[in-house]
Amino acid sequence: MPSELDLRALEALGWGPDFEDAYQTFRAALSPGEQERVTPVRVVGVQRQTFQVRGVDGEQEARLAGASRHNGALTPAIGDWCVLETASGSSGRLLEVLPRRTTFARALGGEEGKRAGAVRQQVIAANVDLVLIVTSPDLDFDLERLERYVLAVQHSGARPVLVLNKADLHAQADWWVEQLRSLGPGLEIHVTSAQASSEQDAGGNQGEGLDGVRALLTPGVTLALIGSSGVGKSTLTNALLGRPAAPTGEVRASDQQGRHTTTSRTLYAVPGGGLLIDNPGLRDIAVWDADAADFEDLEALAAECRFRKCTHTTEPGCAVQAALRAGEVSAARLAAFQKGAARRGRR
Ligand SMILES: Nc1nc2c(ncn2[C@@H]2O[C@H](COP(=O)(O)OP(=O)(O)OP(=O)(O)O)[C@@H](O)[C@H]2O)c(=O)[nH]1
Ligand SMILES: [Mg+2]
Ligand SMILES: [Zn+2]
Repeated sequence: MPSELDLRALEALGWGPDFEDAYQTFRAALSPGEQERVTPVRVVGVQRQTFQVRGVDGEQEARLAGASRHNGALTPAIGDWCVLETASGSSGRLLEVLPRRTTFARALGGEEGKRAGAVRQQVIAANVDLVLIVTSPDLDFDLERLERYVLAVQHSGARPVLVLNKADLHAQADWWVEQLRSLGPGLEIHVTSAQASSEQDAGGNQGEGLDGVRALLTPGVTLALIGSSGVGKSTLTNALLGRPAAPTGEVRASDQQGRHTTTSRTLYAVPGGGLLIDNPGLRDIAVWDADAADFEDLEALAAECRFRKCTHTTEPGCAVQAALRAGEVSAARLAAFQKGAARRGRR
């Protein structure tokens, strides 16, 4: 059992009774020697093969245990709670991912999906309580896309919160806020200007609206930032942390698009409580949502089509049409799939 002090340190990182139960169950199945060597840690950084993890003993690097003792063991994502085994003289090994409280994932499409093989879903962040969907009052603003994000966040088990950043770009934020309100009556909306000193804003408007976001960061709460590249997720992160921890980058003048400055996911502990995950900008990739999940079989078939851009109508070598002819797929379901695909294709 962790000591009272250790427990409090873990709780500050988002630990709770559900994780404690799962951890104790896993630990009880280990040999007495192994039991001595394991501790719970949270994944705070993900590189290709290594994971930055944090527990009561601070931060360290860890790798996945080689021959996984569990079939279908999960790959840890940022925010996951894992069982870490430390042995003297070697780096830590992650033995297990504890069951997630929430899972925010996206569907992998196109080339990325093909590279990932059978894995059609990528977990963006785990055990997140609140997801800040960040947009800005410029070319990024797209209500349909924002609505898909809201649905995807709700689907994950987390609560979506909308943030209109770069409010300093316009004297009147009201019109944009009205638009955001149309996404749903119960949605919390924050209007912020995260940039510490902006040339456009000589009026000392810096840090506007940040207190409202800060109020969401109560001890143990995990908040993740999502949105297009360039909307100011890392700038917001730095403003909330009170230090320039995350690199930020200029947006292209021509189309106001960001340059994908943030390339990996990091979980930060916020002074005063709460945890914050800064994510890379979401590219034009379908967020894992109910639509996509419902058509998993058809998506798998579509991946077999001869042409990558197959419309599943008259193309030779179309696996979807073949399944239709074989009676494995109904015409109605195919029509619904194609309607969804057209919608998803616009992202
Ligand atoms: N005017 C204005 N500019 C901002 C504001 N917040 C961020 N910016 C600027 O927007 C640009 C992009 O900011 P980032 O924080 O790097 O954006 P990001 O969302 O993290 O982008 P990626 O990491 O590429 O996904 C930078 O030049 C910021 O200075 C704001 O409130 N107002
Ligand atoms: Mg960034
Ligand atoms: Zn086809």
